[in-house]
Amino acid sequence: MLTFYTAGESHGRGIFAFLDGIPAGLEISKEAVDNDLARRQMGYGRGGRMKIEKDKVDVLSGIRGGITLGSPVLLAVWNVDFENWKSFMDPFSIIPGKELYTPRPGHADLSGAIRFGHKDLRNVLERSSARETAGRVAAGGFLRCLLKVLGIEVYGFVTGIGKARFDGEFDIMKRDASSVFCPDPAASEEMEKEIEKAIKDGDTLGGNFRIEVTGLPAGIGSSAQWDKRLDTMISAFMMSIPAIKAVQIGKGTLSGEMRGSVLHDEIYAGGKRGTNNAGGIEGGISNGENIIVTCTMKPIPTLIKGLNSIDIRSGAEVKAQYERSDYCAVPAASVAGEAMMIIAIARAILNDYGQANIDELKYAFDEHRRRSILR
Ligand code: EPS
Repeated sequence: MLTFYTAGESHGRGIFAFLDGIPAGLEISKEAVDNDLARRQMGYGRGGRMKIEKDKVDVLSGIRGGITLGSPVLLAVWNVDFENWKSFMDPFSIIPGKELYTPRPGHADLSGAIRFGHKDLRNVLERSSARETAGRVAAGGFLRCLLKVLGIEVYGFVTGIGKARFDGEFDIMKRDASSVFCPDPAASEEMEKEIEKAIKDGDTLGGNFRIEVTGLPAGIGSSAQWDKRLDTMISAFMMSIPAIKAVQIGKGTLSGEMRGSVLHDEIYAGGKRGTNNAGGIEGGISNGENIIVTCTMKPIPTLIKGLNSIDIRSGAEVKAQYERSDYCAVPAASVAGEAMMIIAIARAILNDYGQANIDELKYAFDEHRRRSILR
């Protein structure tokens, strides 16, 4: 079983990711992990914090000379901003000045304060910050190296921001040339305009991103038990990204409007399909087509013009407090989405074919791939 956890506060020392269950002998490219971390920091609509941070992975355990040891992996992404927050975030001795008492509607502030019994909302928001996704992306970058060895690639791109939409084909060069990670220049411009309008109005925006997986053979996941289904794993992993409100596989909600004769992907000689409306999963098992998942992100809850709220000390009605924040983080969320998809697919594969060594895993997986191809 692949174990994955993160730790760390937004303005604390750093964000950390813990991975256990990675086979030994896997070559890790630090450059590739740092590239994912850098992409997560980009995207039009980010706030001032991204000018402070220069995220890079620091590997604290589990690899030696660029090769995994088969032992637990601990990754750190240090917070440069910690220098400015030291006296407010020290583990043992803090000074007053950064307390928050007016919960932002849509944020974990209020529900977290009730859950953990905190009066100072900072004790909640420091962990519920989207900064935590840096740990996910570091872990995803690490496991991207594992999927690559097995012939599997994972891509994310933005398909909507506010009212602007994109529904075309993926192209990595065009995505990387876009300020909003959308592989279409005209749609990117529309998305930028949507963000500009929101910024001008002191507002925030959400949107959609799509994650595609290529090279995953049929037969991964299981229909035999609810928690072994590939769609169970993928949707839980994607839904766990902060601010995600919907996860759709293939045609998703449109499936409810389509007839069976139109929706279902007909099977031809050699198991070939003419369409991929199922998004690559049937009966909780991969069917050999690309995995296609679309996620919807809600607008960021930190608004310049604070929404109606209360002061949790007195219960008096006041406006929610503003904190420095982003206006739109859908492009960044698409990189977190890639990472969570990578971790979900790696976990599904390691559930079935987990081995102590990467060569043994590759051998077992290649055997599976051979068996999955119909003649
Ligand atoms: C966030 C608020 C902003 C974002 C942050 C998430 O940070 P700050 O409060 O320091 O300005 O920039 O995202 C990141 C720091 C990041 O690396 O993604 C929030 O409240 O969730």
